[in-house]
Amino acid sequence: MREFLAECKNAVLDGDRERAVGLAVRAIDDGIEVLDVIEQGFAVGIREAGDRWEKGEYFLPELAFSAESMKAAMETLRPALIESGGKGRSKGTVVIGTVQGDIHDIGKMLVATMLAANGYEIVDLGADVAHDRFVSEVKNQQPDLLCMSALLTTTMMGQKTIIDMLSEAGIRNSVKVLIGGAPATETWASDIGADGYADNAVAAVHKADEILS
Ligand code: B12
Repeated sequence: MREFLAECKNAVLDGDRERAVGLAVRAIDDGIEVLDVIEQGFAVGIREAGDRWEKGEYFLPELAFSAESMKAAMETLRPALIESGGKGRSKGTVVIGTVQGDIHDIGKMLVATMLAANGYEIVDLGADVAHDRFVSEVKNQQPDLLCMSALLTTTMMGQKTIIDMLSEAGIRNSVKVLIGGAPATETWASDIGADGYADNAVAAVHKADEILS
C-alpha cells in the first residue's frame, strides 16, 4: 500500500496526467480506500510540488502540470468517492466556490466531493467567483450552507467582504457560512463572523453537520 501511495505521489510530482489517471483507475479496481489514495497519495504530491516551486526547484509550468495531473486523478476518483458515502436523504444544500482572484480549486473540489459523499446537495460555482455572485446565489438558491475557499492571503480578504455583503443585503442570518483554504484559521473565521472553519475535507463534513444540526 505504501508503495502504491508513493506511486500516486510521484505521478503528480512528475506532472504525468496519464499515469495519475491510470493509478486512480487501479485504485478503484483494486478496491483501495479512495480518500486515502487522495489524501496520502496524490495530495502529498501536489503539496511537495508546491514546496519545490517555492524553493525554485520547479517552475510554474511544472507546478501547473502537477496540478492538472492531480485534478485528472480526482475526477476519475470522484464517482467512487461519492458512492462510498452511500445514498440517503439530503442533509441540505451547499453553495461552494473559490473567491474572486483565486484560481486554486483542488481543495474546494475535494471538500465539495466529500460533502456530496455525505448527503449534501452541492451547487459548485467553480473558482475565481465574483463576490456579488456568492451573494446572488445565496439569494437565488437559498442554501443551508455557504462554503468559501481561498488559498491566497490576498483573496482570503474576499471571505470577509462576502460575509459583510450578505449582512448588508439582510440575508446573513439565512445561511450558515463555512470557510477554508490554506491561509484561513479558526481565529480568522471568528474574526470575520463565519460560522465555522475546517482545515481538511473530512473535518469540513463534521463541521457542516455540527453547524447545521
Ligand atoms: C497547486 C497550486 C497551484 C496551482 C493551482 C491549480 C488548481 N487548479 O487548483 C497553480 C499552479 C495554478 C497555482 C497558481 C498560483 N499559486 Co499556488 N499553490 C498550489 C499549491 C502547491 C497546492 C494547493 C493544493 O491544491 N493543495 C492540495 C489541496 C487538496 O489542499 P488545499 O488546497 O489546502 O485544500 C484543503 C484545505 O485547505 C481545506 N479547504 C480548502 N478549501 C476549503 C473550503 C472550505 C469551505 C473548507 C471548510 C475547507 C477547505 O480542505 C482541502 C482538502 O483537504 C499551494 C501550496 C500548498 N501547499 O497549499 C500553492 C499556493 C497556494 N500558491 C501560491 C501562489 C503564490 C500562487 C500564484 C500567485 C503563483 C504565481 N506567481 O502566479 C498563482 C495564483 C494564481 C491565482 N490568481 O489564483 C502560494 C500562496 C501564498 C499566499 N500565502 O498567498 C502557495 C501557498 C504556495 C507558496 N507556498 O507560496 N498554484
